[in-house]
Amino acid sequence: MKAHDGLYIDGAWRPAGSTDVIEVVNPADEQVIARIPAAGALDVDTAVRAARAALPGWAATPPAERAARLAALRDVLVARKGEIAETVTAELGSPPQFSQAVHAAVPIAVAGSYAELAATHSFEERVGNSTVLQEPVGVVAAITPWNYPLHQIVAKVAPALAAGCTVVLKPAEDTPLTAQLFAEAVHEADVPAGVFNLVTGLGPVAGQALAEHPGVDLVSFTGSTAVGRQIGAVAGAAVKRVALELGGKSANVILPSADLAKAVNVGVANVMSNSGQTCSAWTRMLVHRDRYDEAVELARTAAAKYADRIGPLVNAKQRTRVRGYIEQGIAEGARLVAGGPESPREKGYFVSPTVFADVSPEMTIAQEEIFGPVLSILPYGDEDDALRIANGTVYGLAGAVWAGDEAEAVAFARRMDTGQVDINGGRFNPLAPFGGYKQSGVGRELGAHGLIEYLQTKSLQF
Ligand code: TXE
Repeated sequence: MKAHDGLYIDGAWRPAGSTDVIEVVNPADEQVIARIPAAGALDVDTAVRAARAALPGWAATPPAERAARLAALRDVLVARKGEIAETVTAELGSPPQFSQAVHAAVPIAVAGSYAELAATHSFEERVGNSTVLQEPVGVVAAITPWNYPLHQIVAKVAPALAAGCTVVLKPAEDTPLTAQLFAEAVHEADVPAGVFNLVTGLGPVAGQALAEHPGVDLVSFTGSTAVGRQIGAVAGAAVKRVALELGGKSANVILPSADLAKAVNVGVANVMSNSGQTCSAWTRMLVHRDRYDEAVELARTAAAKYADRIGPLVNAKQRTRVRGYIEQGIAEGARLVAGGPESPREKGYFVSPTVFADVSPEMTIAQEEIFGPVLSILPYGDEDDALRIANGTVYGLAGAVWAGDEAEAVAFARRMDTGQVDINGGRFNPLAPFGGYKQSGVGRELGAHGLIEYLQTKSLQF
């Protein structure tokens, strides 16, 4: 796999000061596919300085010109779509068709949406005797995970650039090649030097140095709740802005009037897609007691269809973690109806599509984020019971509601403590804000709400 042996700083690929290296592994066959630099604190400092130096010029660039650069970026991503999909497949292991349809296509849509928003957003308005200005926050540290390598990058970098901020990106160590490809695309789109910088490296080294750097004005982080807490504490102590997109344990609530077969099939597909490595995945399926047995059978059949199609988990650590949860589910008395903890293949970090029935709300597998292809099916008595279970975790990122009547599903969704709900299946909307209630995070990504995260307001009275 093609890889750069430097860091993209101030408009060029430069050798890292640190001699540490990250080995990039294909999780489908455990082969090393590339070696890339692991930046140290000094490299991070160089990148932040470049971003600071570029800030005044980019912040003063008219929004229409920033929009033009983002449109050019979108066009480069479109032109290189096949390469993006191949790179994600190589370092994340996702099936090629999914890489094309989701890993490449979704960030292209998001980049396009910010090209439009940069052009149309009103950065200045008159309110009574005041003019209210929306100005860029400054230098942004973007720290991203590996589960949707390009989407997670674009969901931060595109709105930051649209707002007039400059960026230092520290992508996940498991998927840095997609980040390198993104840096090439930014370069091809003629974004001025220093506006976007890439430091590949380890979380506790490069990531931590970046989050702590006094030259950073806003840290936007997506990843585990544990690291999110640390970053929140660092940002709080320095009184710098922070956006956190953390874990989830989303409920898929199937009301009695729903088309059960459709709701279960789409629900299983949602959990198995990307091998379950999706923060918004509907990992808890809530079914009325009267239709519970039927739903479990439908889910068992649906899960079996994924056995040959599912990709691996990203690395050995995640596989161990997911297997541990499956074993814990069995130990706590849930009924295993599909899959299990055994590895289905000799090579690669695969886990079988797994379904648990007779899961009660307090079990570990119904409370904690597993981040693998594991579905828990929980029975409920009436709507209030369903709502209590749906809202009964520390998370609140996403969810789904199914009913015969759309209005009935919407009424239920309004009572859920969660940031995004799909009604009768839903459909991805790059303009719909995404982010957490409760411990799922702080702040929103996508659409106008995602743009506002990177702006600060000033009012002038005259
Ligand atoms: O996450 P980490 P991991 C959840 C999911 C998964 C678990 C662990 O439950 O099982 O987290 O995944 C960087 N200072 N999600 O270990 O460590 C790291 O380099 C600064 C949910 O991969 O949080 C990477 O770039 N940065 C999720 C990013 O943080 C640090 C997506 C995420 O890695 C750092 C991924 C530090 N001290 C995992 N330590 C979602 N919300 O979508 C690590 N990093």
